[in-house]
Order: sequence, then structure tokens, then C-alpha cells
Amino acid sequence: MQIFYSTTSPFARIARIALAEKGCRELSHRLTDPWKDSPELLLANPSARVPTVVLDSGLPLTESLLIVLWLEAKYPNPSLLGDDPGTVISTAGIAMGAIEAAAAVIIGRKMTDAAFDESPVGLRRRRSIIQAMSRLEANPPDSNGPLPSLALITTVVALDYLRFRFAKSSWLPLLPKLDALALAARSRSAFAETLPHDMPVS
Ligand SMILES: N[C@@H](CCC(=O)N[C@@H](CS)C(=O)NCC(=O)O)C(=O)O
Repeated sequence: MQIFYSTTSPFARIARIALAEKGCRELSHRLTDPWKDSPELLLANPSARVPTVVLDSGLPLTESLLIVLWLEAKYPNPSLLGDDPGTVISTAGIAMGAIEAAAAVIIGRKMTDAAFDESPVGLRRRRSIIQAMSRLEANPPDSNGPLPSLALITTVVALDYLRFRFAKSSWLPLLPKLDALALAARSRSAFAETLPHDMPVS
């Protein structure tokens, strides 16, 4: 099995953490900048995005949460949905909203430079991030259980991505509980080994 990923992508990090936590060890990691349109990535994923998993059969799997869905179907126990799947999925939805909004700001900057941040759409995305992270701070996901839940994975991925991409932003609220949660999660190799960082220059 192979996974195309980048070191910056929060979506790829979700898939990488989920695969590692489910014990998928026979995985070949293909570091790929999706913006450079690698022919192999384009062949596997018509959208040329990471994460993209290619199974040993050649079947490609795309979209971070669909990769998690496939993992849950293939290896149901222990589950990333914990004892209370409804709450886990609901919380993961809030974290995914923050991740999508943060990624939209970064992509917006590619189109219109940093001015995107203060544009009406940029400010709307910023509001999504503030609202979502404030809700998660008020009600952080549970960190007990045999595996980190999808709620914990997506919340930590959101927080670490914001700290990586918006380190100097004064508009982010204080998030002490989530900072502590993210720090604690790094005791697990799946989280520590996938912390976001700039892509190596090729
Ligand atoms: N909904 C997708 C989003 C994947 C995504 O947008 N990945 C970005 C990297 S963060 C990418 O590959 N972008 C390249 C592009 O949009 O062309 C998922 O959940 O996997």
C-alpha cells in the first residue's frame, strides 16, 4: 500500500495518523507536492490532491475521511469512533470545519496574496476558525480509549496546523486546553512523526 502525502497537508496528516494508529505498517510513504502535478498522483487521483492511498490491488482511495471510512470498514476493532460515535463524529465535524477554513485561507493567498485574509471571504473563513476552535476549547474531545478517536485526531491536526500556518496571528483565541491536548498527543509516534513542517526544497 502507498500513500501520497505532503508534510504540510492537514488532510494527509489525518490519514497518516489513522493508518498508523490502525497498525498499517506495510505502507510506502510517497512525499509529493500536489501542486507540482506528479503524473503518478494524477493517475491515482484526478484531483491530484493529497492524501491519496493506493492499495496493493492498485485501487486508489482519496479524501481523508473516506480513507478513515475504509480503515474502519476493513479494520473495525479497535475503532477510531470510540464508545460514542455520534459525539466523536459531531466533534470531528467541527474540527474539519476549522481545517477546511484554514486550508481555504492558504489557498486563497495563492490566488490573491495575503490580501485574501482580509477579504470578505477570508474574514468569513477566519470567523469559522475562531468559532470552531472556541467550541472545541470549551468542550475538548475525550483522550481516553485504546486508540485516539477521530475527534481527537482531527482536533489536534486542526490545532497544530493553525499553530504552523498562523503562528503570528493575533486573531486566534487563547486555546490552552487544546494546546495541552496537542502536546500530550505527541507522546504517540503517529502524531509526533507527522507534525506539520515546510516541504523540503526539491
Ligand atoms: N477534501 C480533501 C482535501 C485534500 C486537499 O485539499 N489536499 C490539498 C493539500 S492540503 C491538496 O492536495 N491540494 C492541491 C490542490 O488543491 O490542487 C481531503 O479531505 O482529503
